Amino acid sequence: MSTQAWTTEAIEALFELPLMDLLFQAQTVHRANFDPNAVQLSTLMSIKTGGCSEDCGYCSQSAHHDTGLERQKLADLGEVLSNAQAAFDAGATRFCMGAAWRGPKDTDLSQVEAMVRGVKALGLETCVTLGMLKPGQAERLKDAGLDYYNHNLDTAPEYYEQVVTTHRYSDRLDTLKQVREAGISVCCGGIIGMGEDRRMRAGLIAELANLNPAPESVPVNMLVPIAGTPLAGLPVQAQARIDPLEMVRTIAAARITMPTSLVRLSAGRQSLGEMGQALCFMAGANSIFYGDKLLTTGNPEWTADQALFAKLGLTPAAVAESGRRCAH
Ligand code: SAM
Ligand code: DTB
Ligand code: SF4
Repeated sequence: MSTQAWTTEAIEALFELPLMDLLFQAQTVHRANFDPNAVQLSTLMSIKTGGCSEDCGYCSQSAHHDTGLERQKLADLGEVLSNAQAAFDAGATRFCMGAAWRGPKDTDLSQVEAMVRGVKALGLETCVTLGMLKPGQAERLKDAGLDYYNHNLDTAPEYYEQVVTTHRYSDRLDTLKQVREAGISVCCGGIIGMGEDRRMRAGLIAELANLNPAPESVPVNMLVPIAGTPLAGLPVQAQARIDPLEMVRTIAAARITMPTSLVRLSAGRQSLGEMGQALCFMAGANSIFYGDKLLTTGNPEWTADQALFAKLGLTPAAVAESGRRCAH
């Protein structure tokens, strides 16, 4: 359990380091805690798509934005299990099921429990992201065998209401607390490139690192601008398709402040290209979403990732069940 409280200032100072110094520090921490050439693979599936009551400014699935996305009701168990089997066969070790809900209704949860049981029986780690939980729901998921719950803080607390107005940062923290108390591992990260400044990026990393314990998995997403969402309409200079090197710095800051967490290079890999991704791995990313689709947007093809791993000498690996690996 981490006991050190990170200040936003200290993390901002990491961002300000010369890039080579930052990368060296991140690599040193990474190598002390993980096999530096092993990358864990998670595959995503959208089990309920679109029509969400929340107004998250980046999201294709919000009913508040006209993104032209086709809504889909909760998937059948059979479809979920065949996708999970395909992910397993392709080398994924974790299967993450995402639903566009403010939070699950108790009746929905029964169906998700069956999915969790079925996916776990295939030999995969299970993860779901269902929005905010009500008391008792995390325990039900735990009993069904859920390993991870994804619930992102997304940005710094002071910027959150510029991005979302239908729920609060404190609601997100409350769900994370329930997940932790139920004994489920936490997957929690955020998005960069939403018009926030560097101090806010440092503030997000501070929030994550200080959750105490830090999340076992930390997905770092670059905004995928989606036509029809408020954030896709940011002024060009703010959006600026955030400099890929800022993604590298954010990953390095996550690695240094959360030394034993899996840091996932998440949305935005298509726009980073091979060189950008290589730098992210160098900065300490040791997990990716694997499969040609994220939830509603594209992701590199399996074959493209296999080719990249071969070029970089990376090995797909189950990085221990706890998400941790001993130093060697
Ligand atoms: N409804 C649930 C929730 O909000 O927690 C689960 C699904 S939500 C789509 C999961 C996460 O995906 C968000 O918290 C956000 O970090 C990420 N995400 C969604 N749209 C994105 C986009 N356009 N670009 C980058 N990340 C995005
Ligand atoms: C996370 O942090 N990123 C994933 C997962 N958790 C659920 C989702 C990325 C979504 C990107 C936009 C889309 O495909 O809709
Ligand atoms: Fe709904 Fe989640 Fe999208 Fe927000 S991020 S609109 S809660 S699906």
